Amino acid sequence: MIKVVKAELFHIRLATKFVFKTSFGEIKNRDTIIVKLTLNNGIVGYGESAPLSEPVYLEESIGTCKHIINDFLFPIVLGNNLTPKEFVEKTSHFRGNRIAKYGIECALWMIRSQLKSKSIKKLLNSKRTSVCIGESIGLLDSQSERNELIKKRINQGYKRIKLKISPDHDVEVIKNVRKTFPNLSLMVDANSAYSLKDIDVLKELDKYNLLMIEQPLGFDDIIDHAKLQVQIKTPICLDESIVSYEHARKAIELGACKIINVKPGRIGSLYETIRINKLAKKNNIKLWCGGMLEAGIANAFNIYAASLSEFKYPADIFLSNKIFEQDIISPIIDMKAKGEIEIPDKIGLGFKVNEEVIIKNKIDYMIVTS
Ligand code: OSB
Ligand code: MG
Repeated sequence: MIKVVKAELFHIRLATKFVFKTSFGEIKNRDTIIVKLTLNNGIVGYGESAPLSEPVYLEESIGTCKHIINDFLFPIVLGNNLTPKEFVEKTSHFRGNRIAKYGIECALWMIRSQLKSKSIKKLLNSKRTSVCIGESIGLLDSQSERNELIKKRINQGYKRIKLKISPDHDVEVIKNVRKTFPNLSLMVDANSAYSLKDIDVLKELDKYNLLMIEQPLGFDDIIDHAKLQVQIKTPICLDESIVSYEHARKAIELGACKIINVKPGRIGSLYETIRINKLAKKNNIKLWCGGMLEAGIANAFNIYAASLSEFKYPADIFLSNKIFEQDIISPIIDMKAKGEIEIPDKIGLGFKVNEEVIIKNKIDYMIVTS
C-alpha cells in the first residue's frame, strides 16, 4: 500500500531585496515554512505554509504553524495516502490554523499530480494558459519615488497598481497619483487601518475612480463592511475577513463586498478555493488572487489558484527575482509576456524545488517518520 513514510518541515529565512511597509508593519527578511512529504514508493510532495513571522496580518505566526504542523497535522498524514479533500475532511475538527494546514494540503496536491500523472492545472480543470499580474506597492514617504516606481511598473507591463494606504498615507497620496496617472487601473489596500468613524476619509477616496478598496475595516469584520458598501460606489474587496467558504458565503449574503481577494494560503486550502470559485460564479462576485510575499512553492500554487474561472482581476504574484536574492524553485517565476505569467502544465509542482537553497537558508528543522 502506498503511504507517507516521512514528513519534514524546514523553517527557512530568505533575504529580500526591499522592505515592504504596510499599515500593520514591515516585512524585511521573509521567514517561511516548507513541508516535504515522502511516500514509500519514493514520490515526494512539497508545500509551503507562509504566515508572517508575527500575528499582525492574521492570528497565525511561524511559531504557531510549526507547532500545529508537527504536533497535529504530521500524525494525520503519516502512514496514509490521503487526497487533498480527505485531508481537509480529516482535519476539519482542528479549528482555524489554516495557513498551517495549507502547507500539507499543497504537498498532497503535488503528490496527487504524480500519482494520477496529471498536471495540477488539469486536476483543477483550468482553461487558461497564463495569468495577468498587477503590482502591489508598499507605503512610501516620497511622492516622486512612488510615481517613478509606478511608471517603471507600467512600462514593465503590470496590468494594475495596488497601493497600500494608512491614515497618514491616504487621500493626498491617491489624489497625487491620480493626477499623474489619470487612466491607471488603480486600487488601494488598507489592511484594516480604518473604522466606520473614518467615513469621511473613505468617501473622499471614493472620488478617485478606484478599481476597488481592499479591507478598509476590521480584519475579522463583515458587518461594518456591509454598512460601508452601501455608502460608497467603489467596490469593497475583502481580504483578511474571508478565511473560508462559509465566511465568503456570509459576506456575500450581507453585501459586505463585491470582490474577494482569495489567497489560497489564507483560506488554508486549494480545495476550498475551488468551492469559493463556484460560489462566486453563482453570485456574480469577482475574485482575484492576492499574495503574501511567499517563496516559490506557495507562489506556484497562487498561479494555479489564479487560473480558476472567476479570478477576473490581475493577481499579486511577485516575480522571484524582484523580491528574493534567491528563490527556492527553478525556473524562477517570471513574465512570459508583458504582465503575464505562464501557467505550468507539467506533472508535479510545475517547477523544480531547489532543496539545496532550502537547506542553505534553513534555521530550524523537524522530521517525523513511520
Ligand atoms: O494585504 O494583501 C495583503 C503582503 C503580506 C500580507 C498581506 C498582504 C500583502 C500584500 C502583498 O499586499 C502583495 C503581494 O504579495 O504581491
Ligand atoms: Mg490585502
